[in-house]
Amino acid sequence: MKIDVLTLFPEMFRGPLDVSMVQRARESGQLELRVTDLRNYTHDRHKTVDDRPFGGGPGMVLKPEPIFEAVEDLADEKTHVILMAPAGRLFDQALARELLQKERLLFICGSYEGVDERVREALVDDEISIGDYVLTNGGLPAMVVIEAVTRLLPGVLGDEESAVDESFSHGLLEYPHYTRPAEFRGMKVPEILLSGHHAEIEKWRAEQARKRTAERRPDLLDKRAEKL
Ligand code: JCQ
Repeated sequence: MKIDVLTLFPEMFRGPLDVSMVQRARESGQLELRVTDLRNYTHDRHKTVDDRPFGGGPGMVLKPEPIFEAVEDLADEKTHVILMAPAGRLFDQALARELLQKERLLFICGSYEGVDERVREALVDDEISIGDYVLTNGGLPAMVVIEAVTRLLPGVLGDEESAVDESFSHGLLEYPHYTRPAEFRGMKVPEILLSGHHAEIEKWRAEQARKRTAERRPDLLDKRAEKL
């Protein structure tokens, strides 16, 4: 998969996407990632990317010209252009799987009060939010989406790590995990896990996952019911 990022803060991307699983995916050629500074597509001495909103009001708005020039330069017909913005579709595992089907992604990381609406009208295929909170720019949200999609690319994760995705794909929270020692500071591992009765252990885990999900995230149970 090829992923482009268009941002005012390319330095933000250095750490997180240069380590661990994403780095491995890049080295193995599964992921081709290119981070581009939006200011490269300005033509004035001050590298102006924003301006005051027509109609007045606080804050600044990202100008259309540099974004249009950048997207026209970086994207092709196959590119799925995504605007990271609080008004977007809420990101979840199902949306990660949907994005996995695309050959090329381009993330526009918004900032300030927002981007000129003509960017949405003419360039953007999809608008994604990672949750209902205020951030200053779309860099971190883009990295969250990139990490979630990259780990789904075939061959990126080992078998063991992939198995963990299975359990979340069931739409429930994880059951409680324990490792050695069997007793730690007086706290004992549930007897059933030491019993060797595999069928009983599976039953206990399913029960625990359901109970925990009902208590903490009843919305996930509803979502799951819709699919069954
Ligand atoms: C916040 N989920 C995603 C901030 C404007 C497109 O315009 C803007 C984008 C941002 C960045 O925030 C996010 C976000 N929650 O992208 C202001």
